Amino acid sequence: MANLHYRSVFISDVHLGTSDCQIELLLEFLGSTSSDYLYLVGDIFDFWKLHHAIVWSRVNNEVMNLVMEKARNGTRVIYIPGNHDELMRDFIGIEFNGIELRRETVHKTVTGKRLLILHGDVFDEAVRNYRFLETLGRHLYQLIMTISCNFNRVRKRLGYGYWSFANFIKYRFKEAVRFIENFEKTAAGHAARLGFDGIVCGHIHHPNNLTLSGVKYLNTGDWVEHCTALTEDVNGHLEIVEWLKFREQVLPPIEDGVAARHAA
Ligand SMILES: [Mn+2]
Repeated sequence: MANLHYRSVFISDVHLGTSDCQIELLLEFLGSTSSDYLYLVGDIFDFWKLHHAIVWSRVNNEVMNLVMEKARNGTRVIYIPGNHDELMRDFIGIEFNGIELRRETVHKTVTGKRLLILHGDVFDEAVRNYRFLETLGRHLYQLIMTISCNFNRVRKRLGYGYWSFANFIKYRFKEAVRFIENFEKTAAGHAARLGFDGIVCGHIHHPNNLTLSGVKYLNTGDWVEHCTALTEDVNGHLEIVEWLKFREQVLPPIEDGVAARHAA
């Protein structure tokens, strides 16, 4: 397997324990890369969903073993719990199997830039309307579409016109875009006020690398949909790696199991 070495790797929003998690791809990414620092920027586990139906496979254990092996072999592993794995916040300040738990931390790049690292749910209060958007997932969308279909059938029978669900979604989509922009502005503003050169966070499942309020805004993305990581190379260059695109350059063609899963 290829081995790409980075100075730092940052990942978040893995949601281990749910069927949404792209665990095989994460295992592949972690197995193909090494780094001096590995930051786990929250929502690594999903305890919210664990008590419904636990989705735990051998691959999940492999990922956890691999992370601990990295820690044993000299990678500094720092875990910053998020809101879906906030149970782990009870262990902040301690270290287990070489993994340090922190509420937030500061990373200094090789070029001396100081980056504040936190999960990002702390900005939820500042950014309203988030709960609604978070629950408006794919499943809910399907449900509403079904209801909308029946609703319009009844309306037609009663002689009323068609009510457009698409317009409703378009309106909500605009709201989602505004939410992301507000989140990014809030996070960057926070880092700028505290005198940092940038901020690294996750939480909103929207990878990005921007300059805002004179600082770097870096969002690691997620391993549910985007399969992204933030990387710092040995020269201090920061970049979002989209594993699905990047893997084609460094690995043999995608395996059946992974491909089938991704196509689903
Ligand atoms: Mn979160």
